[in-house]
Amino acid sequence: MPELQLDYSPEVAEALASGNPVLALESTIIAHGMPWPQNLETALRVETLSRSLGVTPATCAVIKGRLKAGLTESELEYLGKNGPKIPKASRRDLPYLLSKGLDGATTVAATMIIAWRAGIRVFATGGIGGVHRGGAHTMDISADLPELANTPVAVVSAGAKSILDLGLTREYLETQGIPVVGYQTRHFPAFYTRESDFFVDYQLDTAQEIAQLLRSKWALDPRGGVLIANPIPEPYSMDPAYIEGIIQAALSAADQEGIQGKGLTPFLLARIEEESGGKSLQANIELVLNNVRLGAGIATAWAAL
Ligand code: PSU
Ligand code: MN
Repeated sequence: MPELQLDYSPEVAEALASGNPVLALESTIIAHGMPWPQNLETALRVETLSRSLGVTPATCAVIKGRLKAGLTESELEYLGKNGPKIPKASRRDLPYLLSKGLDGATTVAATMIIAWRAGIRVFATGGIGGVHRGGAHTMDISADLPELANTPVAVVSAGAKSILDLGLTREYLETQGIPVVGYQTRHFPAFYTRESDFFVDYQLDTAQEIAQLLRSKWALDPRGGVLIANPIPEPYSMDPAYIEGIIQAALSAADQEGIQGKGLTPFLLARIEEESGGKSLQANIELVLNNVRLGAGIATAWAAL
């Protein structure tokens, strides 16, 4: 087999070698999900929070044709400053970026791949991709979903934004056998809101129980991930009617401008942020921090098993 083009940051290498907990983090959220400079500030806050909980952060990306499990501060700044100029990298983009020595901001799917190849089993992010509205016709289904079906990493998210069709997304998760666990909730959260019209498969109330579910799952079959849904903290949750109005406007704009393919999700995210005057950005930052808290707890419980 050819050599895997993977580098560990020194702290991640050390933590993995000593069996200490490590938490994977993604980089599309930095380059495409939030504006400068809040993207860098958030990336740094997330890493600091993780370390303060005794868990080594491994922000993942592709830098000059190398998969990275753990970035330096200057690499984080580089991704944040260059933002959308950095190619968004999902599973299908990795071979090209690696063979050409290029950079990429990794989506949930690509971050899961790096985490798994690096030996990291727990990953915290904001929201995952899913089946887009109209997906039954367009077949626009995020590569995050098949990745969850195949790659053994637990992903902590605040659910999925209702830019997606949450009903079809839930159906896809069920078909692919991906357990959806609600942390202290029965509801499938919709990113900005703690509830949607949909439910999780199972409610678990502690990080230990979630780690035990991971152990049972991977003992049964080493393939496939778990989606852990962690609702946005109440004080930051948004009014459902308000956010739905903004999402509708963003969807119409995307339709009028003919946006499709990998550009659609970043376009919708940017529109929502502009239209809500930064209110959604604060919600986004707070839910990511909240997911890192839970992810760190699960990583710690996993390392202790
Ligand atoms: N949804 C969000 N915030 C994000 C993303 C999705 O609320 O930052 C990003 C994640 O990196 C996710 C990717 O993996 O978009 C999904 O893109 P697509 O729908 O093109 O697969
Ligand atoms: Mn898509």
